[in-house]
Amino acid sequence: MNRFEDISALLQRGRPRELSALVQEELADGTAANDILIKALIPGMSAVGERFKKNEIFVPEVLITARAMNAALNVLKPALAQAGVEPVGTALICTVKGDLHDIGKNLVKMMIEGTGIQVIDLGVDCPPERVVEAVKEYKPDIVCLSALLTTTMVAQKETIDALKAAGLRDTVKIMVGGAPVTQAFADEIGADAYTPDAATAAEWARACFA
Ligand code: B1M
Repeated sequence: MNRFEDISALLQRGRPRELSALVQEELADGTAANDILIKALIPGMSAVGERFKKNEIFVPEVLITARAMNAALNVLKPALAQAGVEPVGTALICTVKGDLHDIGKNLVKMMIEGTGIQVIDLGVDCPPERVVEAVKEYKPDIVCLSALLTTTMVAQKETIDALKAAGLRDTVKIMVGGAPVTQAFADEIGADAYTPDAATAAEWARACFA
């Protein structure tokens, strides 16, 4: 087994300590953080998703894996981010109301931070009114809304509608994303952008300041 397969296997077995140590070792050996992410961690998470879908594993096992994934992402974070750069702007990010999935959101946050944008993270299950309050408080340039469930995509629309009602819609650019979200849905709900993955999300965010 190569190192990427070992990393993927430890992730799938939900071993945060051993996983973090191996990711650290791989970084120390000079492997790019992005390669570890794309070639080991994301495939590992996809394998977990497939087994979850087939009812081979259940929510507790997936939660354990998710914790391990977040531990590995924390090890990668400094390498994914650019150190010591003055923030070029501010973004707000959250997973919308009713939705507890945070791995993709955390990844998008890290990649955006890596472009020199300061990111304020409102966490998961974030109601529209909390986003409205945070836009008033932090005056961000960009609002990023993540949704992983077909049932919570509607909360992306509700959040945009709440910003409109508060007269704040035109003060920010809004990006939506998450596995079930599409460009057509983003257009329908009046978002400024849909991006399919964390790298494209970061590119779009950075381009807002070009
Ligand atoms: Co959940 N879950 N889950 N789950 N879970 C999915 C999403 C699901 C597809 C699994 C399946 O059936 N195959 C399914 C959704 C079906 C649907 O609606 N279409 C599902 C379900 C049904 C549920 C529950 C309802 C299960 C239950 O209780 N019966 C429940 C809902 C809880 C809730 O949110 N209210 C639930 C619970 C959970 C756990 C808590 C156990 C756990 C989450 C833990 C956590 O996040 N801390 C969990 C997990 C881990 C998953 C899977 C296995 C993995 C998700 C993940 O982290 N992927 C997932 C199956 C899968 O995706 N294969 C599944 C890795 C991550 C890097 O990818 O999040 O897609 P992703 O993010 C990507 C892109 O989407 C994009 O960039 C990221 C990286 O490139 N992106 C953005 C994400 N946000 C973005 C925002 C942007 C731009 C891009 O701009 C703002």
